[in-house]
Amino acid sequence: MALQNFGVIGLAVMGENLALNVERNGFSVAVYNRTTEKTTAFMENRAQGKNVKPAHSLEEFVASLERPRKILLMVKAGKPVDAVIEQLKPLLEPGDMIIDGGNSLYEDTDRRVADLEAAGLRFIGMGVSGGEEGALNGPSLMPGGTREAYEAIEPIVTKIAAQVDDGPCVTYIGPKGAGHYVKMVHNGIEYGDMQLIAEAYDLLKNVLGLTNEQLHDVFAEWDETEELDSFLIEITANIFKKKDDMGDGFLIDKILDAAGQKGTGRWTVVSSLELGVPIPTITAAVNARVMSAYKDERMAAAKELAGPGGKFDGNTQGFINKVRDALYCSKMCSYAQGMALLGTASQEFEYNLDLGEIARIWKGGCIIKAGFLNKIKRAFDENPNLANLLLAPEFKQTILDRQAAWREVLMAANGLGIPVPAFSASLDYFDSYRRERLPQNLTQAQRDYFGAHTYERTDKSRGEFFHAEWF
Ligand code: NBP
Repeated sequence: MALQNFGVIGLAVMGENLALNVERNGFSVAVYNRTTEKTTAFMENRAQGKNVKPAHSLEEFVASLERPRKILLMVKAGKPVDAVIEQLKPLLEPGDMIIDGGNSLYEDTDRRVADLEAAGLRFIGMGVSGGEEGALNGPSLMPGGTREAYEAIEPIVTKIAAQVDDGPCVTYIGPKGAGHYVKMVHNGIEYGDMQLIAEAYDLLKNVLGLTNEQLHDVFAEWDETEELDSFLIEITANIFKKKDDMGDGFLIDKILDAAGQKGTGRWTVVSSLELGVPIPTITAAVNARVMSAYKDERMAAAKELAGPGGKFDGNTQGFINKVRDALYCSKMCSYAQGMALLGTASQEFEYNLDLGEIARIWKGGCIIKAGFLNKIKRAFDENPNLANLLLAPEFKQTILDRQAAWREVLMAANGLGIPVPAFSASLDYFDSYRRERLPQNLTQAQRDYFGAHTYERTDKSRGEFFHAEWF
């Protein structure tokens, strides 16, 4: 009996599509799902006539795979992943490998890599981006964990990944939970991008009063620019065209303004705080979703707390261009923060990340794919030790050239009472990062005053601490 090349456990949205992608690329696949009806439905529909073999027990599934076995888990992150690993472990043999393609917390992946390696098995934690469409036609893949396991799956993952001008959107990210860490930060950056676009929309709609047709035109035009050409800008333009199929008008105006946040966005913020890396734009994006969810309270507060009101009375096209510049400058800050977090995590966790290569594998297949990632790749290729993306020559000059427009947009928003938390957090990041002196001399004085926490002095060496008698 011919054995299958690759196994997939979990036939929800992602598992089904990845299994079909692997099969389409010339590898035979075995599939298993806890609830057998899903396996049957898959085999009778999308997998019909394909080189896909269903299994109705894990024993049957494991026995149907060639060795070393390559098993992709696409089950819900958290306890289900541990549950499936525990069931699989006694069935596997040395050298077999499990690849967790879900959005697992990197610390869980660290633990699982160590646990499986100790048992003579191999484990890969692989971030998968691109949603349903990417999973089927070419995702961006971020595998980390046991190096030899990556080498064994490389011929498969390089085929199923999205393909861009400089290769497939996959690379070995690093040891332990490096792949899931990078996927987590990718998602944090995605939160930042989405919030920045939402703020641009708010300004164009509520400051300038643009219609959905006009908003479509603006975003479609921005998608043609070198700076903003990206998947998220493209789908934003498309969203403004969509008519409501349950009533009159456009769908966008009927969608409730309350967004959820789960898992990866929050984890990115937690990790940034733990590592001491400021990521205010991404944090503002997570908070903006949290605030949006307070819909009922906001509706009540809107009746009590009046803002400044008023109308914008400047040049409409001029303001649109300034919002575009503000969006681009803010986006640069957001990516600078995400990459700085990756740089610190790389050192702290010994991931040995190649930031240029990470920017490259995000160029296709994923939600943040954008032309702009070419510039990031170049910046890190030219200087792998770059302290901050904002210091890279092409980013530096652009932000300096456009900062006046960025500031004008924020002043207009503040004056009219339009919240722009991620635009503001980005400008604050830029202004804080570029300032030689911040007011934390006062913070240090207060800490020494009330708690004898000591301080360093500007006229003495770093690392020399002083305490004053304040009373
Ligand atoms: P879900 O996250 O909705 O998980 C459903 C799958 O998990 C089903 O196959 C279910 O089996 C299985 N499962 C559960 Br729940 N508990 C189990 C257990 N104790 N033992 C065995 N199987 C169990 O699926 P998804 O949306 O395809 O996502 C899979 C992973 O990929 C997640 O980690 C997700 O965060 C990540 N991801 C999703 C997307 C996306 O766009 N959806 C994108 C990128 C990454 P059942 O049928 O028997 O209930």
